[in-house]
Amino acid sequence: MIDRLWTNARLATMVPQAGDGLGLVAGGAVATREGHIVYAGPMAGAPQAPGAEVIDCEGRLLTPGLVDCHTHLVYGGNRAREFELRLKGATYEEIALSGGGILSTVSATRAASLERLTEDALKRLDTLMAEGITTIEVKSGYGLDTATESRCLGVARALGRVRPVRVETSFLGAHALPPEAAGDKDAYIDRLIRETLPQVAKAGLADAVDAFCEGIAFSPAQVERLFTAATALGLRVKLHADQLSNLGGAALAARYKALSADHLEYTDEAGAMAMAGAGTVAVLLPGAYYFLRETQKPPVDLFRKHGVPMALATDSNPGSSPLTSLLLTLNMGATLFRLTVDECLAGVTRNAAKALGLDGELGTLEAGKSCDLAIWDVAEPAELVYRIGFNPLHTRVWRGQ
Ligand code: DI6
Ligand code: FE
Repeated sequence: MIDRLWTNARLATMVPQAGDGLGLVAGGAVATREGHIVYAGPMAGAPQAPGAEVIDCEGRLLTPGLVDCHTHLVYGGNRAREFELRLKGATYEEIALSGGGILSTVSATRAASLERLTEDALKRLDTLMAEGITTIEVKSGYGLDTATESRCLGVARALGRVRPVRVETSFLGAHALPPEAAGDKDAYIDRLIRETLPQVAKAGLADAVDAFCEGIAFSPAQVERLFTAATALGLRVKLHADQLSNLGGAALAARYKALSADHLEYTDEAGAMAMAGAGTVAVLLPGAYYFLRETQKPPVDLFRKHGVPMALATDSNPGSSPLTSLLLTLNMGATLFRLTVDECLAGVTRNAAKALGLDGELGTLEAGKSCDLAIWDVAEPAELVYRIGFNPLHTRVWRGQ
């Protein structure tokens, strides 16, 4: 029994075929049963669907629902004032070192009520969902104590209960050093390993563990200790790597079979090769590159050369990427990083799913996958990448609904 059948669509299945990374099917149909795709392909081959609801897409483009695989959606306050300081010449690192930056958001987050955190995050989530996002990753990292980290991850989980969207959570306790740690990064990592991580894992609040490996954050040795503990608890890891300098973060992530290494502006060839060997996805975040006015671009040619899958995400956060548009991110990926249209679209579907370890479940239009769809009022896939500040979403479908 088929529940619903979309016909007369131009499919971008995102299953690569010879000469076409988008897996285009003209005159296509998608059939769903109990939330999963049972057929995606030419209309002529579609199964009989007596009693099913039939939806005529009138030639529109139909893609997998979009996946935003790197966000920091849950936080208190904002950093508009710090933005003004940067306009007057202060750098991101200077602001962080003087106690602003991430730590100012930590204070605002600790002070915010559960309701306020949820309401603010929902506004951002709704904006993203209006562009066809059906799966989103949400990190903690603005609590930096066990109670607040757990609260933020709980808010992230709750988002997935009050909206039709899949939420994947990452524990980012190693995002910055909180003031009460009094400068002792090693002791803070020890506490994460001893207390926060086990509690978060036990409560089922984290699907993965992330860290910020950087001079202003944590050293490779500190990240390795955390990753060893995460791995022992059965959690996959991912890493903010090589964003502001090259500390060998990409290779470190690969050694721990990370799902993804993210940012990567300063990654070198050895890092790219290590990622290729480990199947680690390169998550590129052009919003942060743009907003911090970074000039070093991630080594896209090296990722291509070594076959590292590339994803694109908003990095939605108050400090380095106050961005809630994945469509604009596509345009930035093409314009700033010179990704092709095929690479951009793979970056928010198939490869973004892989960055979350969900490539077996979503990210392409294939039988057996979750029936998460975006139907667009455009004729050409390139239009999704080309426009700036225009949302052509016609219908969003999550799990067949
Ligand atoms: N890198 C980033 O760009 C964000 N976090 C990170 O590890 C910035 C977070 C912030 O400035 O609030
Ligand atoms: Fe980030």
